[in-house]
Amino acid sequence: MWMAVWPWHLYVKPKLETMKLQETLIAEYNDELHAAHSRKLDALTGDIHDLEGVLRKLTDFQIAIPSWALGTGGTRFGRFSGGGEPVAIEEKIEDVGLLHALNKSCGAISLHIPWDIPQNYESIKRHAQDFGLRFDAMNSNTFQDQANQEYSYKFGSLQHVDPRVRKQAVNHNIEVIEHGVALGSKSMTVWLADGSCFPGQLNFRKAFENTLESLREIYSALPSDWQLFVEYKAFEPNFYSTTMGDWGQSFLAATKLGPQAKTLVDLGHHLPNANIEQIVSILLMEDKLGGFHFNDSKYADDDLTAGSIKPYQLFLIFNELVEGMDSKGMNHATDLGWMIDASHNVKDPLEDLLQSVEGIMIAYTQALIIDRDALKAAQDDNDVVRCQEILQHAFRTDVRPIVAEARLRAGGALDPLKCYRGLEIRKQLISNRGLKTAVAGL
Ligand SMILES: [Mn+2]
Repeated sequence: MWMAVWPWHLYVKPKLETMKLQETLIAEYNDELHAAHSRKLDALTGDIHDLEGVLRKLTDFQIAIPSWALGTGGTRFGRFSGGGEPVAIEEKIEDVGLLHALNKSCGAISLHIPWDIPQNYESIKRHAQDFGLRFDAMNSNTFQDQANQEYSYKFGSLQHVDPRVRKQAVNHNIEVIEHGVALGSKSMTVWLADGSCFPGQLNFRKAFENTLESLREIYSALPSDWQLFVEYKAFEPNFYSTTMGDWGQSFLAATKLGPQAKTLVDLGHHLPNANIEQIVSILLMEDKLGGFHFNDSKYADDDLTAGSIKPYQLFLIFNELVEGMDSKGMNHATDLGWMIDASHNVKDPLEDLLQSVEGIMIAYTQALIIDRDALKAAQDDNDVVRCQEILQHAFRTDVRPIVAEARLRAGGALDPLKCYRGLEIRKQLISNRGLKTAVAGL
C-alpha cells in the first residue's frame, strides 16, 4: 500500500504552500481510485437529469463543524479520551481545515463561548482563511456554570425567577454576539437547558414569558444582518419540562421576536417518531426555518453519526428541504445554516465527522435527483403507489459516485476516509499534540 509522510513541518504553521502540498497528496490517492470511480459514475450518468446542476449544488453545499465535535465526547458515565485532540481554538480550526481539505464540504466552523474565546480576532480570522474556513453560527452557553460566575444556572438562565440571573445570561449572549461580529459570523444559536425536573417546580407561563423577555433583549443587540436561531429540545437535562421544548414553542418565540429570529431544528431533539420532515416543511413555508443540526439517534438525543441509523428519514427531510427551498427560490447553500451537532464517544472524531458529512451529502443528492414533476403529478392524481415509488427510486439509487465526483472537482479526495487513514493523520496529530488531550467543555 502506498504511504505518505505528512508534511508536518509545514502544517503546524499553515501557509498557502501547505494547502497546495496537501492537495498533491490527495491527488496521488485519487489517481489510484480514478478508474473505478469513472466506471461507476458513467453507469449513473444517463439516468440523472441535469447531473452538472446537481454537481454544482453539491460543490456549493457546506456543512459547518462545531468546535466541540472535534474531541471525544462522553456520557454522564464516563469519557474515554482519544489522542491528539485540539485544545486551542487554532488547533480546532486546523482540524476542520483537515476535514475541508479532504471533502471540500466543511468550509465553516461554529464556535462556542466561553470554550473558544478568541484572544486575537485578526490572527484567528487569518488562520481560518488559510484553511478556507468561515465562521458559522456562534453558540452561547447558559447550561452550565463557569468559574467566577456570580449567579448559578442550576434553576435556569433566561427563564430564571431571579431577574439578576436572567440579566447575567442576557449579557453573556450579547457578549457572544460581539465575539461573533469581530470574527465575521452572521448568526447565533441559543440553546437553553431551561425547564423543570418535577411537576409544580415551575410556572410554565411565567417561565416562557421570562425567556421571551430575555430573548427580546438579546434580539435587540443583534446587528441588522444577523439571525438569531432558537433551538428546541424535548427533554434533558431537565426531565419534566423544557421551556423551549418543541418546534411550536420555538416558532412562537421566533415569531414574537421578529424577522431576524428563526427556529433551529436539531434532529436529535424530538420525541420518538416525530415527523421531522413535516416540521421542516411548515417552518420553511412560514420563513421561520433558520438552520439545522445534523446527527442521528435510535432512542433520544444520541448524537450519533448522521445517516447511521435512519438514513431514509434523513432523505425525507432533505426532500422537504429541497422542495420547500426551491418553491421559495432559496439558495440551498447559503439561505439556511447547516451544521453537524454530534458526539463521538467510541470513534476518532475526525473519522466520524467525515462519515457524517458523507451521510448528509448522500441524502442531499438523493433529494436532488427526485423527479419533482412526476411526484407532483402523482400527488395530484392521488396515486399513492407512484408517489412512494418515485421517492424510493431516488433513495435506492447509489449516488456515492456523484458525491465523490463533486469532491474530486473541488480538489478533495475521492475517498476522504481512506485518504485520512492512509496519510495517518491521527498518528501525526498525536505526535504533535500528545496522547492525552481534552477538548474544553467536554
Ligand atoms: Mn444542537
